Amino acid sequence: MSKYYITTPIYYVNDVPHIGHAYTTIAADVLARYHRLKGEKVFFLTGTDEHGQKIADAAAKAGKKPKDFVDGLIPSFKDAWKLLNISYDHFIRTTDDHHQKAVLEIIKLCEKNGDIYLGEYEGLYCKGCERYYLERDLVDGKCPMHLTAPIHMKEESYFFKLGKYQDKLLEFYKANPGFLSPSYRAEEIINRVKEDLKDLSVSRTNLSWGIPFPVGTGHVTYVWFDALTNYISGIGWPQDMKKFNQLWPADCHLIAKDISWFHEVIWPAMLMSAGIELPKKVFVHGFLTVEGQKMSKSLGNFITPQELVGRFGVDPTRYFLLSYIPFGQDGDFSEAQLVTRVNGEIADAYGNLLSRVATLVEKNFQGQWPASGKFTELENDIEKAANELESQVDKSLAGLEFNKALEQILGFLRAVNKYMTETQPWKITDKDRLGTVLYTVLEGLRVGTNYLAPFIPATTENAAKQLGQKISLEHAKFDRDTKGVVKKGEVLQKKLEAKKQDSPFAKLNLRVAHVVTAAPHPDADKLLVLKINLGNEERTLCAGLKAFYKPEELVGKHIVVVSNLKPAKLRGIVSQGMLLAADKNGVVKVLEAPGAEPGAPVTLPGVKPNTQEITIDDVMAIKLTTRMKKTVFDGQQLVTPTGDVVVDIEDGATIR
Ligand code: ME8
Repeated sequence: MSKYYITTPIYYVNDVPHIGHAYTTIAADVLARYHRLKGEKVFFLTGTDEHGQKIADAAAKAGKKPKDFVDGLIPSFKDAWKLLNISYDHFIRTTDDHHQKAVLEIIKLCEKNGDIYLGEYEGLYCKGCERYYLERDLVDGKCPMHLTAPIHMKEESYFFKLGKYQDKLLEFYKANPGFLSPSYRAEEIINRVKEDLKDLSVSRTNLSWGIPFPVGTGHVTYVWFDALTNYISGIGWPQDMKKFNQLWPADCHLIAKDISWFHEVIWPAMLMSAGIELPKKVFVHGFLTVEGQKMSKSLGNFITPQELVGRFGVDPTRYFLLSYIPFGQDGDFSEAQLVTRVNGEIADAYGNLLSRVATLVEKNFQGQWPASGKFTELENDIEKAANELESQVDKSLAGLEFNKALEQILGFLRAVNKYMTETQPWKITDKDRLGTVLYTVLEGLRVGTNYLAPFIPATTENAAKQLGQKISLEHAKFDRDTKGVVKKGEVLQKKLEAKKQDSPFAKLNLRVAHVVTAAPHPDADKLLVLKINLGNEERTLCAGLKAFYKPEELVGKHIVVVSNLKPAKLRGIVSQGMLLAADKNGVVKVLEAPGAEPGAPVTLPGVKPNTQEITIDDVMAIKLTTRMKKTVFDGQQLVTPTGDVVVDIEDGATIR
């Protein structure tokens, strides 16, 4: 029996998962399910990355011990994966005992091979990435991923002789062209390895939240050396070598482009040093963006899987994420597209076809699958198209072209729809001919259901039940003697409705801003001039708050601003946006979003922020008010991705 071992990154547990994490995990799940349905021995590993500076900082901020902090977040990952029907075989945590032992073991093997030495490191460290950057890799002095300035660090450190593996890595890439996937991303890595491969600092002394480094004393293991090892510790290495040998090398490590260097350069070099075979493939997919912006925890604009599933359901979410965006490329998340595709494809082309044929089979054959009878050219064409799916989908999924595989399956289902429209079974009086037509549609649906099963497991389970069949891809061909009982059941996919964007609120683009400085306007009695940080940009605002706040009282607050307001000059200073404050009986208080990151969107559930510029009249026409120290529009409460917008004022205040 052939085997298939697939992994996702182990995600940082500094916060709850968002749809970027779900994207990789759903893709891995589709591959795992596909290979399982083909009868292969599959192992699907996911988990969490729990050590390092970033987690230690998040725990400190939450006032918790790191282990208690990460323990508290694990359910949010496991629940999200359960909700999304993720069929992982093992959930690894880097705080697991067996994993920690494996990390010590791999370091010892590298040391034995002469690849670990003591030195000193001085450089610029980004905590978000948990890595050092060279000056030349920064953009405007900031980390290109997190848009924050790295900190200067100097420490005694153990090093891994990464540089020693430069030629070996280049030889390996050449001999294994499928390793760096997709191929159009390979060149960048190859060039960077060719250019310069510096030794890697793999221990830290100014951090205690990690696995003690097994060489010397007082060091903890660099979080990436720890994390990457999960791919072998998660399948038993080194204590259960029988299991390990059955599954290793991994068939595919699935990741996004933010962490390709670690997986395509550092990880293979570690394995070479430890004398362990290398994985077959690292597949790097693109980023999901929301409103054209990278979605990230640090930018605070993330959508959680729970939000999407709550609005659209599990299978529409799974289906859309993989059908809409070519997997290797970046793509913007669009609700309108989700609704269109799910309605046209799952509800109509698939669900409606099943419902129509099931009605006819129940009416004319008491629910029994009719005999296939005599095929004409029309039936032969459907049979041929069904039989072509196997090689088409195999090839698409081998290249992780999920959208292409779905196009092929949908193309086939559309052909079956067309066949049904053309043959018009509701008009056929000859029972044998009617049987042949209905058989062909049923069998087409059976084949289509099997191929859709990895993508939309619950929907296809429902369809298989109605068709009286079991899902499997071990026998994927179109048969002429399938038997069973058809029983019409619950609609496969209800039509989804897009949220209306006609609310006046939809004109706004509200964002959280951190007040950096505040000072009186030099030429206006009532105005204060604020410098604010919107996550990835700084702006100047003028606000009529001088009578209500001392400048220093505003500094450090996380306020709410209308970020798409046309800039206006106020007594010589250009105000780029407007802050929102509540006003009641002469008391004026600014709106605050204390827990949210600068730049985070402030929205009403289901209403997308506008990207067009608006005027002050547009803003004035929108009636926001307060209720129980929260802010509301039309009875609905304003939210950020991490909580509510609050204002310490009486109910019924006017906000502007
Ligand atoms: O990097 N679009 O963890 P992480 C698509 N712990 N995918 C996204 C995404 C987005 N906007 N945002 C995140 C780490 N991802 C390390 C990994 S592995 C040994 C250690 C997905 O929580 C994508 O798979 O930052 C990306 O590579 C991963 O989450 C990063 O997750």
